[in-house]
Amino acid sequence: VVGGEEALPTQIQWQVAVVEDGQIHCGGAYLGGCWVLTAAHCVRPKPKAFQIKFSIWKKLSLLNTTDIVPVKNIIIHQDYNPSTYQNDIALVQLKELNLMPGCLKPNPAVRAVCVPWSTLQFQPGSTCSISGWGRNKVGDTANILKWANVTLIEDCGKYYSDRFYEGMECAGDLEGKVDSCQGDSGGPLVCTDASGMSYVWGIVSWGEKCGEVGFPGVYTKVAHYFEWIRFHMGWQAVTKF
Ligand code: 4AZ
Repeated sequence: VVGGEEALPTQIQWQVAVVEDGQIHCGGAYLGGCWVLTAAHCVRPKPKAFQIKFSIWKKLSLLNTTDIVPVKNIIIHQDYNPSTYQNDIALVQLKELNLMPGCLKPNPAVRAVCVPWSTLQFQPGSTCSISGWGRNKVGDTANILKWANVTLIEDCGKYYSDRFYEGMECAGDLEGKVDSCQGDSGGPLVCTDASGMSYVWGIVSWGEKCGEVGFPGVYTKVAHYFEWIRFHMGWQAVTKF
């Protein structure tokens, strides 16, 4: 994250780390139950190569192996296009261990974030927040989870013309000082409504540069994928019986 500030230890309760071969590779958002949402470009269809780490605040706590959950299945959007970043969305299904029904032990530091339904709207200009361990302005990654406020931006085609597709959302900062960056990918852009409900409005996906005027961050627009998410989460639930 460029700009913003360090999070408090249990501030961003839905933030997870996607761990690949023992390293934090990306962020993700906990949807509850056995489900994590991340970017398609963060994963491969190889569940054994990945783990999900919960309630991580300092990266060094990776060495402490509690709250690391194995992965059962990785569902990458069927129309994900790695060269255009279209449909950059994936669901990670956690492995339900015998001793851990529901995949996760009860943990007051972990909370699910809501999936926005298709017709939910947050207006351009809304303030939402991003979080991650990715690069800062100098290019260093963070040891302590960072977060920042960004503004939803209308009509991103004017910044990225034909590279901006339906199913993408833009957010940033008018002064270009705040942005997601490399390493934040897969992490959530969260918007909170007037009643205090928080929704994973976006998934950190791509952008030209980080934190520069005229180059907002591009996010997968989660509401656009509501039916896809429901289909895959619902299907898995149904096949258990
Ligand atoms: C990246 O390389 C990346 N400024 C992620 C987000 C942004 C740029 C690059 C948005 O993963």
